[in-house]
Amino acid sequence: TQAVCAVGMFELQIHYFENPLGLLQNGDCCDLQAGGGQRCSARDQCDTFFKACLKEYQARVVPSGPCTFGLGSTGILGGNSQSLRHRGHDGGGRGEDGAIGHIVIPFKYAWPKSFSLVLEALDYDNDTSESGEDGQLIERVLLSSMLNSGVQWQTYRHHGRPLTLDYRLRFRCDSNYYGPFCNKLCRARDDFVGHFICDPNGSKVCMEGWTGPECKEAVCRQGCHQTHGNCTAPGECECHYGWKGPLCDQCVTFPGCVYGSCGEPWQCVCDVNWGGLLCD
Ligand SMILES: [Ca+2]
Ligand SMILES: [Ca+2]
Repeated sequence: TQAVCAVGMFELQIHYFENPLGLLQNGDCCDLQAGGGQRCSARDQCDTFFKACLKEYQARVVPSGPCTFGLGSTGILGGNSQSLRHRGHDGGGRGEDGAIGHIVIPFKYAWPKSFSLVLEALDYDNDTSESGEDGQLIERVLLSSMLNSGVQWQTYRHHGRPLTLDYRLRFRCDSNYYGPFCNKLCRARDDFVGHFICDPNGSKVCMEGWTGPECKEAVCRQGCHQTHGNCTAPGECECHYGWKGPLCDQCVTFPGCVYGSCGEPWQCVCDVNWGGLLCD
């Protein structure tokens, strides 16, 4: 079995981008220049894709350097401009992937809330002769921000030259992880270790019939005597030695006691007009 170490995932969705002139950051055309020389070709537009580099919070984001928290990229999302629709506004099932402008970066540590992000729009080129780089830079977004964990998206807009961009971010805890930092583990179970589910804060909530801090103490039948009865499964009432009855609140008389009763186990207190050891 694989060790489960991830506590959550950082998610980025590209919503919309617009690069009306089809330019790179350096002012050149992504691809072909149109015949006249002034404009970039409308036919061979930019082949725009995005790369995200997530790192620890930096007051001034350094665009180079390692992506300490992880990295990811989208596929080619279209030409110069594109508006993307994402299935399910807030649901966001796990089926979504980079193909539609969705980047998921699994996160293995407690989510620190503050982070820095280097998000680059790049133009993909078919001819690999260019260089070792995987694309030419169209726009670079440098963001330092705070993000609370949850299913809610936080929306951002970048107004750049040449590209304007709408995107949104969220950080979601993996299943079994809870809390603002996604580092509180709670795994629902129903066995001898405990009988509980987890609430939205990751606290144990005992299943019906179970109690105690670990939810492994059974709740006995209602009315079951606190000291003379006991149970190992919910709703039961098992009597201690010398006690009987559905609620274990009746004492057992001395063996052979005929016309007598008890206040304590093993007594034989004779009824009126009866006598003897066995009241017979
Ligand atoms: Ca192109
Ligand atoms: Ca291209």
